[in-house]
Amino acid sequence: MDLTDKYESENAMQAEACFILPTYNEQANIQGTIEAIFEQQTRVSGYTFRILVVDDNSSDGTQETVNNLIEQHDFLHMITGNKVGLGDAYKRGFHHALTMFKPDVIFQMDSDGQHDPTLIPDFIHQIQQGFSLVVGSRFVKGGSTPEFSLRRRVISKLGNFLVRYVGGVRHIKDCTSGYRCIAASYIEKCNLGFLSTRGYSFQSSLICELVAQGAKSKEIPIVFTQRNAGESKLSIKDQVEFLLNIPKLGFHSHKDFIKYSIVGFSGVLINLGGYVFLTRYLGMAQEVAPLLSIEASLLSNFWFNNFWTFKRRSIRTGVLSRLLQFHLVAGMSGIINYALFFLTYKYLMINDIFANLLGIGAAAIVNYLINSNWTWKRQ
Ligand SMILES: Nc1nc2c(ncn2[C@@H]2O[C@H](COP(=O)(O)OP(=O)(O)OP(=O)(O)O)[C@@H](O)[C@H]2O)c(=O)[nH]1
Ligand SMILES: [Mg+2]
Repeated sequence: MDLTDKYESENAMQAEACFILPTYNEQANIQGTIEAIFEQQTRVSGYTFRILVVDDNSSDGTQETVNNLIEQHDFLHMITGNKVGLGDAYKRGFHHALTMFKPDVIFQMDSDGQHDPTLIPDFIHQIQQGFSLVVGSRFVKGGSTPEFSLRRRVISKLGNFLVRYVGGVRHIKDCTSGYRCIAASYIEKCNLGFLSTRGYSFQSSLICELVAQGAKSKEIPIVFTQRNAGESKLSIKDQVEFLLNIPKLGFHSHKDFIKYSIVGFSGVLINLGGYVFLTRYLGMAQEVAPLLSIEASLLSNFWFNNFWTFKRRSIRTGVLSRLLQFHLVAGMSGIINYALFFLTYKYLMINDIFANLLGIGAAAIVNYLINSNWTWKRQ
């Protein structure tokens, strides 16, 4: 057996870790990052490292530097494209890696030296412990952002808070971190098309989608320092897209939302039908009948949502506690409905029917988001 055969047969038994490094004008950093990753190979047994650089036509010579390195490393590759945004680059990188290399795990990592490569063995160790999504976290004990300005710290914390609570990933403290190791099978399960964001908010969409697909997560602390050289690519456009993307995170599955809306519409019919039946056929007083018809519609909505809309979810709480939560959310939505109606009708002088429609629409969305992420929260 010659040396190449020996290497290939050893690799055949190895799992593969593919590092995806997005670059845009990282000429001063990329060589150091690539070499530091390959250096860690000796500290990890059972995994062969492969690196895929996704460069978006950098103008500073990044591609020339990577091409020179490709001549020295068999497991280094690059794909190129036009700059659309970080999320778009990652989508292309995932697609290429999954179809061409079929890795077992995929690392997401910045190319500017901010993510410490010496932590790679710790990430892999957690994968070997059975976790499928390992996040390098700045916000768990031992993690930090020592050089962040107050403004950047506030933005980062606030962004994380929104993603965690709206996106149903409360248990993950750092949802916007760009240093992650993910079991490739979970990325394959994700509907990357649904993650329509093109910029940095792709990171938060991806984490919500991975958790929705059942990925078991673990955070390990990282110290996020200043980039080695060059400029940040985080733009105001990215920050606006991040905020606009937040409501979408609540709608993990648009199929769930469609089912939820159908159930809601059936509830309106039951409410109205019940009211007519109670007042016209049973002669019940108009002041009393809505109490029963509203409750009948709440019970039927609950039943259909529990046994149809969210049937596939495994949920920790019992059915009675879910019923109580559902009623609390309905009460809160009623208040939102009325408050918005009152404000827009009374102070903005909007037509009363239109004002009521605005109230109903806002209440329905809030109602879905809370029920989906709290009442029927996935285990
Ligand atoms: N291919 C590609 N890479 C990008 C794009 N935008 C950012 N990147 C890369 O994504 C990584 C993260 O971007 P950074 O600018 O470092 O963002 P950041 O770490 O939040 O900001 P700093 O702390 O200032 O570095 C870096 O490796 C960038 O080169 C893009 O549109 N396309
Ligand atoms: Mg950076």
